[in-house]
Amino acid sequence: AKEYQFILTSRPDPAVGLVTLNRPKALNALSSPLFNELNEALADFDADDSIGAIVLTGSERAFAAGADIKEMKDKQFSDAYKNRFLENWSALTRLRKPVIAAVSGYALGGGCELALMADIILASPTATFGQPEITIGTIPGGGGSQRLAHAIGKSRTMELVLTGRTFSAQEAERWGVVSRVVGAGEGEVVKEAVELGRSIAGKSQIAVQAAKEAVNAAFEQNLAEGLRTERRLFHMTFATQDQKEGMAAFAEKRKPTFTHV
Ligand code: CO8
Repeated sequence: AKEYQFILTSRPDPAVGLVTLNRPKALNALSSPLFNELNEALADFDADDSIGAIVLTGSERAFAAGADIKEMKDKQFSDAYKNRFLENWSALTRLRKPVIAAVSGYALGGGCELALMADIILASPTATFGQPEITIGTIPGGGGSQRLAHAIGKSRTMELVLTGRTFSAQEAERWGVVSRVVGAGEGEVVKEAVELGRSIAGKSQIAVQAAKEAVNAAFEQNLAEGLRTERRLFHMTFATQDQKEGMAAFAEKRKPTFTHV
């Protein structure tokens, strides 16, 4: 495994890659160097055929308390614009493998946006989400205003983004921002996320990637286009051995062995 300064990588299961944000003194504030490391680790897992799902987490106290305010505070418009500040921070949304965010503690600003970029979010009861940028004279820059609006509607998003108030794990679950809140035990949310990753990794990787692409089409395309995308991807699966194996195994009352081809 590579040595990183601001993240840790491991494989809690042979088929699941885990990235842990590790800048404890700054509550995992997202700096450019941290993001460069994160993108590199995610790309490595994405390219590894033996990995079927990726889990992204922080610490018990903070998933991430936002973009690094100290790094940003003196930034000029010309520099931000010309150098496309934050543009490569959304690389994770272009991965093929599913990404599960396991959120404990603060997920604020860019931290909330980072979680929203994942495919699935699991939260521990301590998770605190929010887009507090308005309280420091700016606005969300990593997709918060858009992804939250898609997830929870206009009125709630406006209230959150215009006041900066945080929302709890329970609210996030009620509103459908997270798929579920797990038990309170230490490390529970990561354990559950890895278990979920293991379950996904046991499926055909091609089918999983096609399914992810189809669901994402619902957020990127209109209904007619999305339905067409889904139908084409569905038809495509009939060109794979995994579909033949999956359906043969069902007919023969046995477990399928997927080879990801
Ligand atoms: N940036 C830099 N340092 C931070 C950040 C941050 N976002 N958050 C916390 N820290 C540092 C603190 O400065 C402190 O450092 P030090 O010990 O050197 O003073 C240390 O972490 C511990 O923090 P606190 O002492 O403040 O801990 P508390 O428990 O008192 O408070 C809070 C915790 C409530 C989380 C508080 O730290 C806080 O409000 N943090 C800032 C939250 C925020 O405003 N986040 C939004 C930032 S703007 C943003 O994210 C823009 C998004 C850009 C797009 C990103 C795309 C992915």
